[in-house]
Amino acid sequence: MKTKTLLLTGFVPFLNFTINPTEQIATDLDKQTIGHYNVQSRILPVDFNQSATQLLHHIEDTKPDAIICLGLAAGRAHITPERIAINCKDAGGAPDNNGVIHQDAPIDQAGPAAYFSTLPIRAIVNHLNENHYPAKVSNTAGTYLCNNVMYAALHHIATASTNAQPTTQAGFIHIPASHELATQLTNTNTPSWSQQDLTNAIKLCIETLN
Ligand code: PCA
Repeated sequence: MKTKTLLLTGFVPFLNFTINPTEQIATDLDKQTIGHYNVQSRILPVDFNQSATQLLHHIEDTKPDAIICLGLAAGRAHITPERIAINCKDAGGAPDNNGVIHQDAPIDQAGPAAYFSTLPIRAIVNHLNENHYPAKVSNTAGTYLCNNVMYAALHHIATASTNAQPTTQAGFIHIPASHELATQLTNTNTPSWSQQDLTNAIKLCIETLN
């Protein structure tokens, strides 16, 4: 079978997080062949004006058959594929890396209220759990940059431009903190995983893609 292309994105550090483990995962898996896919990794800024624009550029550039965007959700203990992205920017006062704060703002004025992930989120959770990695479906990607890029990718595919085929599977997976990050946080209750386990878990997610 022909090898397909997976666009895998991570984010740079943001807010008080000095490390973003998604950056390392994306870097480690770049150019690897996993399951049916050759991985093309890109790192996104945490920037309301730039993140989605750069992601759409990477989609045009790599012409992926599938897109997995990764984000850090410090405080979560599970790998959490997101079910839905909503048309809203409002991070409860949290600024992006440029100091931009949004409240009650649409991502796309003319866009629909929400998009469901088109990744096989139930199969991903089952495959992770079978391999003894804690995982569950999340019903909110929040209203910060992660939700923003997930919405942007799915809207781009739905309104099908030249290179994003309507068949492109796309969605978002949040991950817990790494041990390295957790040891730097003042909240000593933050659950954490080893960087190696985080990377292995994302490999398993990719394996579930058709
Ligand atoms: N997590 C943030 C943005 C960047 C990241 O890794 C989020 O959950 O929105």
